Amino acid sequence: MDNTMLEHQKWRPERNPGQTSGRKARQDRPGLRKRGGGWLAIAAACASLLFLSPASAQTETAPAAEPAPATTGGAAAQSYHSATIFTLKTGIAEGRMVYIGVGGDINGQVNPTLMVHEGELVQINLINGEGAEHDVVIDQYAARSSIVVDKNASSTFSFTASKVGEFSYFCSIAGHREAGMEGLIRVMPGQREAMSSDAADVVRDPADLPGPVGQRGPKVVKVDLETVELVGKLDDGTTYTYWTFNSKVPGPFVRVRVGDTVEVHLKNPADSVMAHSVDFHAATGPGGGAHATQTDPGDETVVTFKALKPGIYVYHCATPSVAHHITSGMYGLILVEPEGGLPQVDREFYVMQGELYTVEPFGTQGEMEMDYDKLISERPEYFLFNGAVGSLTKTHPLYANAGETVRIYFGVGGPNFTSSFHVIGEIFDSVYSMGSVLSPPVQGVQTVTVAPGGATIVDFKIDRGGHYVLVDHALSRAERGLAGYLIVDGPEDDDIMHAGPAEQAAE
Ligand SMILES: [Cu+2]
Repeated sequence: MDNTMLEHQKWRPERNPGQTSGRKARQDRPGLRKRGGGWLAIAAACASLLFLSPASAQTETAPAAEPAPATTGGAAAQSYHSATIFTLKTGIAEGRMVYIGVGGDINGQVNPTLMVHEGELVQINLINGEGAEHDVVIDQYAARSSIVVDKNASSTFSFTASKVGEFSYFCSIAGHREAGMEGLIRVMPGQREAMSSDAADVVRDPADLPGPVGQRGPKVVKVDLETVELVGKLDDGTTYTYWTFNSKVPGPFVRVRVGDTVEVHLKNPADSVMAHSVDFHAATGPGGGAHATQTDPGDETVVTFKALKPGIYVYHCATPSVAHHITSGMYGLILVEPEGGLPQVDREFYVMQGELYTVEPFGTQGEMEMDYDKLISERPEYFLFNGAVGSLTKTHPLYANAGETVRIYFGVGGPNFTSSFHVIGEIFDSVYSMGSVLSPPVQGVQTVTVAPGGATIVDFKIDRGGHYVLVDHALSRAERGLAGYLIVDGPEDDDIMHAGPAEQAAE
């Protein structure tokens, strides 16, 4: 069941299209377009992941595990992103002759709406599913397939979607259109993901961190940070001007040992708009280094500090308005290992949480602007792991194998919201509370409170294969972008959990 979970989200229909009416699309800026149900798609995805996750398997697992193909109207949750190749199979649904989508975002949908963009080459494959004669015709493009005569016969045709609008496709065999063989092709203006195709992937892969420092004495460690301002992909079709350390959110994971001397070189490229700096919470001294590192565009500064206390610490930009710099992505973690290091684990991950305060409501397409009023009144639109919506679900999930021990270094850049960090379906074996590695870890913890400008380390052994979900258990935030997957390959041990009564596992 776990393996199908990700698939479900791709073609799960919108459940509550009416909810979009409560969110106003901004019409006053050209080029801004409200994504139809975009945020709902995420909400639906989150809902499905939450309710299909092993953690909630005790409630209604059976119907959720294999939802029936959608037979109601409404666009697929993420059909906006569907490929320009569509496969339709003829068939019968609810007593009518229909086309049924095959594969991709339209899989299983009856007479699916085909979403394409202006100028795209569209290819439609037609498969005969029951043996009567059929074809597909789109009058507005003078495009049609040849007739498929026998069961399993197929045909392919293509055309350029040069005209914007919503058009019918249908079967031209006498009576078939009336009998139900009709759907819509929606040709949207502008190029597909034109903005995000230019936009950089700013997501720091959660597996991107250096290994343990090992057995060595204290030394000088040089850290190179570059304050890069760049337009990055916040969501599909949505961009934001990020301010970063080294072009990713969070910045690089810095790893030293207690007693090391850390020499930080902060370089601000000449094409930056803003001055930037860095404050290391692992440092002792004025501004954590921020006083020495206020750096104008085109300049470079250096600050050196001694790593006196082991622990997991946040670093962040500390140039006014500091909240603006942090929300835009300027935060990261530094681990100061104790003498001898931390207990060894099989896999380590690096995840940070932050919020974005955009003028436009969550889910709007286009280029987002920072809203200073929302920032200072703490009204975020987005909650994010590693900088973007879908960062740890669609593009960079965490992967592990059953039986392995996993460690997550989890920090909150914020700037404002405390996280209630939780992994659905898991229990943390050890938590280095408040990021302290000098105190013994707390054992057996469900949810960890992590303050802005704070961090923690959680260790756990994965006993059972399946999908686990990283969340802030303030779960409304999952509706605004905050979720991640830990995908665990390996046996789904029925002794540990199984659907149904206990006796089923006895043999
Ligand atoms: Cu900055």
